Amino acid sequence: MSIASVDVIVTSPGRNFVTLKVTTSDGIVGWGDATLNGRELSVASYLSDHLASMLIGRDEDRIEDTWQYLYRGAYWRRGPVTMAAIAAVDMALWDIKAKKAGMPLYQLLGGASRDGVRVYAHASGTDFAALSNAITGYRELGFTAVRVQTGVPGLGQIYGVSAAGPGVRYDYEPAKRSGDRPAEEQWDTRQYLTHMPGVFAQIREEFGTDLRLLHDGHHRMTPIEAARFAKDIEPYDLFWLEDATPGEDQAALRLIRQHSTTPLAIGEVFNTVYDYQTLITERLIDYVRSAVTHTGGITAMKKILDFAAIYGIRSGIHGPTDISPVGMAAALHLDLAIHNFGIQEYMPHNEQTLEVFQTSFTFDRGFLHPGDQPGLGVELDEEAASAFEYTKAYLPVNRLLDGTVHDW
Ligand code: GCO
Ligand code: MG
Repeated sequence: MSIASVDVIVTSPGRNFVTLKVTTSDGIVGWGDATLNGRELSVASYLSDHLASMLIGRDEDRIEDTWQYLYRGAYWRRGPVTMAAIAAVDMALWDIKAKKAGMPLYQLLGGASRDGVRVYAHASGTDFAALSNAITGYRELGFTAVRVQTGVPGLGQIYGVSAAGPGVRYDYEPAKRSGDRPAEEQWDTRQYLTHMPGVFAQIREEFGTDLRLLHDGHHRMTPIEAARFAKDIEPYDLFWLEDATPGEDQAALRLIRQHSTTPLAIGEVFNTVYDYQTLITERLIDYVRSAVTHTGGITAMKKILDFAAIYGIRSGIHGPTDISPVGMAAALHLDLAIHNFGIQEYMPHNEQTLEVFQTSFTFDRGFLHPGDQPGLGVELDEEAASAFEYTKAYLPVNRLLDGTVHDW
C-alpha cells in the first residue's frame, strides 16, 4: 500500500485553516493541520507545489523516514512555513496508522497516562469587573485553570482582551479581517507593569488560592523588565508566566530565572527542538509551549517532550483558535499519553468551524478527552468546508505610544 493522493484544503469558517488530506491506495484518509496564522497560503503552496508530488507512491507506514526525508531532504531547515507543512504530513500519517490499527492515536503513543487532560480557558476583560465576570463564567463551566489578560488604563484595545462582553465563550480571535494590511494596536510596557500585579492581587482576593492562574506577556518585556515583573507577582502564585520576552533570545530566560521562582513557559513561536536546547538543558523554563502544528508534528513534538521530561519540564501545548481541531486532536492525544503533561490550552472553536471539522472531544469538569475513535478522531467535511472561502486576515502590528514598532 502507498499514498495515492494528497490534497490541500483551505477553508475559512470564521477564520482561515489549511488542512492536508492524505489518501492511501486502499482508501484510508488521514488529516493534518498546516494552519499558520496570517501566512496560511505560504504553507498551502509549500504543500501543494512542493511536497504533494514527493509523497505520492510513498509507503504511508514509514512516518519517521518520511519526516527525515522532508526535513533533511530539503536542505533548508526549520522555520514556521516548512515545519507547519511537515507537521501536517506527519499528523496525517499518524492518523492513517492509528485508523489502520483500529485505535485512537494515544494508544499507539503508549496508552493513556491519565483519565483526561486539564485545560485552561482564556478569561479577559477591559476592566477588572469584566475580567471577574469572565472568570466566574469559566468556573461555572467547570474550568479549573484560566489565563487572565486585562485592559491597561490609558491603552486602547490590546493583546488578549476580548472586546465582547464578559463570560462570552467564543470571545477572542486575534487575527483580524482588515483588508490588505494588519490592524494596529498600542502598547506601553511601563503602564502594563504598574497595573498588572494589582490585578492578580484582586483575583486572589476574590477567587482564593484554588484556581490555577496563567498569564501571557506576549514577548513584550525586556529581560530585566520581565525579571522584575516575575519577582513582583510571586505572591500571587501563577501557574505560569508565558512569553515574558521575545522568543528568539534564549539567554533572556536565564536572567529572569536568576531573580524569580514564578514558573516560566515559552515556545509558541518555536519550531524545532533546537529552539529549546539551552532552555531545557539549563532548566530555564518549566513548560514547553509549542504547537504540534508549528513544530513538525507528533513525531517531533514527542521527542521535544521526552527530552524535556528528563529535566523535569512539562508540557503546555499551544491550543488557540488558529490551531484547527485536527491540530488540537494531535495535542490531546500527546497530552493523554506522555508522563510529563502539564496543562493544555483550550480556546473552543466557533460553531462554523465545528461544522467543518467534526470532533469526538469530550469536556468534563475542566478536563478534555480526544475520544476513542480510531485515528485522531477528527474528520473534515469537504462540502461544508467549500462554503467558506479564504479571507485575508492578519495578526495586529503593535506600536509604542511614540509610534515605534514593538513586539505584538
Ligand atoms: C496564546 C497565544 C495566541 C497567539 C496566536 C497567534 O497563548 O494562545 O499567544 O493568542 O497570539 O495564537 O497566532
Ligand atoms: Mg501565548
